[in-house]
Amino acid sequence: MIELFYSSTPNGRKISIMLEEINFDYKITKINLSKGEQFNSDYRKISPFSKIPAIIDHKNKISLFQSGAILIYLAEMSGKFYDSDNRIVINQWLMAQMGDIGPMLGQHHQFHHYNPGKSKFSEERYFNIAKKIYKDLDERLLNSSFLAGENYSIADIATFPWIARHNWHSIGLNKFKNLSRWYEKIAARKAVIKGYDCLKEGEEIPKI
Ligand SMILES: N[C@@H](CCC(=O)N[C@@H](CS)C(=O)NCC(=O)O)C(=O)O
Repeated sequence: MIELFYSSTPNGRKISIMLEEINFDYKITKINLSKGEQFNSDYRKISPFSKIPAIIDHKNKISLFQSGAILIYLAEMSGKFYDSDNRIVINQWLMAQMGDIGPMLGQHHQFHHYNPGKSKFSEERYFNIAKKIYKDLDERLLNSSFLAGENYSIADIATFPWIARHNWHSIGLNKFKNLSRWYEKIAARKAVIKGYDCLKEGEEIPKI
């Protein structure tokens, strides 16, 4: 049994989608970020940076924070979405998500969606970076079905929930044909639909 410490954000959804994809038994413990529950001292014992997601694997008595590390752990446990002969490429695209796509789109959310008008410089900077991320992903997906090649992998699972915030980005996902094709293909997966709304609150994956 995996316990997932969760909030309905892109980083949280990476793990609920993965758990649905590999069909593991899991339970969700909600962390209310706006109430500051991530800073509770008990939670900080498993997530020292006070962030979601984190997991406890009760059977193996392991706890983990950082969504990329959790995805690798679950992929290794299940033997899914992390082909052993393609790990170098999968790692590369997973790190691109962890180091660039997530943090930069996260800043775009802060300045464009949550706090418009606070800093013209930051709004422009992260808008431009977000547009470049769409363009770069679109280019990658011109000759590749999925980010790390022909197979769906944890790199796609990590990236999808960030692109699923496309309505916040004001970039126009439909202008990016390859990225749109990739998005629609993943959005149609049963496990993705279930994992996206793992709290069963009726949250639908945004359409293009
Ligand atoms: N690099 C981390 C980022 C996690 C992260 O930023 N989580 C956000 C929600 S999406 C969070 O917990 N924010 C609460 C806070 O910063 O106080 C990961 O991928 O797990």
